[in-house]
Amino acid sequence: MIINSNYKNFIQPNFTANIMPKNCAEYIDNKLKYAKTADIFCHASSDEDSFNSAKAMYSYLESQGVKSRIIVSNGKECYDYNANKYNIIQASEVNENTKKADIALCVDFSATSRAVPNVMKYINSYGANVVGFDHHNNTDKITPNYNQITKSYAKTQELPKLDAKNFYIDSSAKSNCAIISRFFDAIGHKINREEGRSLLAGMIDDTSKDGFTKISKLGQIEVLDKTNDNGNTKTVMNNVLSKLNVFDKLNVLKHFSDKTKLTDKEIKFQETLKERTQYSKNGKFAYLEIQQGDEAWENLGRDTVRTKTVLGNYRKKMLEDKNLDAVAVFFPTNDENSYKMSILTRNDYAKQIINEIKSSTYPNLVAGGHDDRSGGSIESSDKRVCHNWVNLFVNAADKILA
Ligand SMILES: [Mn+2]
Repeated sequence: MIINSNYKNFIQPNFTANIMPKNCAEYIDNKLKYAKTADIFCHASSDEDSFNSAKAMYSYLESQGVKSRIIVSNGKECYDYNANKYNIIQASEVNENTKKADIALCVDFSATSRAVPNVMKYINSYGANVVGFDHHNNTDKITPNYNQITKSYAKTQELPKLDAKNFYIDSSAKSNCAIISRFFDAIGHKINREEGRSLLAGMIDDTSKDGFTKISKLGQIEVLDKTNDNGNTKTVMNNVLSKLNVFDKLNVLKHFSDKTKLTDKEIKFQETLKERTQYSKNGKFAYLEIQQGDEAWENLGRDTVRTKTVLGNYRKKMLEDKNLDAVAVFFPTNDENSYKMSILTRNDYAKQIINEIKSSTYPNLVAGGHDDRSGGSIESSDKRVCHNWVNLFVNAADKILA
């Protein structure tokens, strides 16, 4: 893997980013337009932002006569997932023998660690023919040739003077779809309604996860005033909304309500979780251990958007109990060989528990996130191995929460 450690390319201008400098946009646009074919890559466990960025770019490139494919990792529950229409290939199907396109375009990721490993190998085979857009600030860059914008435009609103480079990263943006929207503005591409709906879907998902937007019962999208919103979320979102009619907007919103609405089966499952709960010896840590082959879990299709909601509800609900300091769920994922955990705690106990495991029993633990909520995983389908892994957390919780 090409991991760039040369920070001389780091440009950190003193302004607040949001408008994309024309030269940067045109540089990437030309690279794409002069290709005959393009592969558009989404990040691992592709979400709405990544997938819809890809769809909007797919549609734009099609209008420019560039034949594209979208390489996605799962993402089947994303807005307007249509394998034929968007020429979609699943990440698991990509290997060394897959025929390359003329250029690779990465959306919503710029770090090697955010790509599925076999896909990353494939991206590397494109050599210098990789361009991309991202709003994350990771250090293990796919390409050494990138612009990094971290601050906000100064009040002067003057466009930044940046060299044109293959990768454009604006970490003040709250979604990658916001960056794609600004890219279209910079090159003067007028989005069609389909592209607009895609961009809106990506923006809604990323910004609502971060608490920047809220959707009212009446379908009003409210961009909350956050004091530190350097990304001008409101402006870019209204810009896209202004290109859509009410049916377009409702179509996107309906997708999210359908996607998240629990079925009767899922509600029933939710109701069984309390009695399936186990506790650490000190009683401060509650956890749910869903083992490989669990019948109810299999019936629900394992980890879907909705079962994630169920488990999220469970963690929140359990932590309302004043006697508890931490709640975790352990569950098999859709990938046969992967077992996951998700933990929610008071204070910074999540961080403490993970650090305790890493320092005392299992230095190679894959887990992290925020101080009070984290995720982790182990690559195994072996019941006993997974159970022992669960016990690492139980024992650490006994120690930390004593
Ligand atoms: Mn994103």
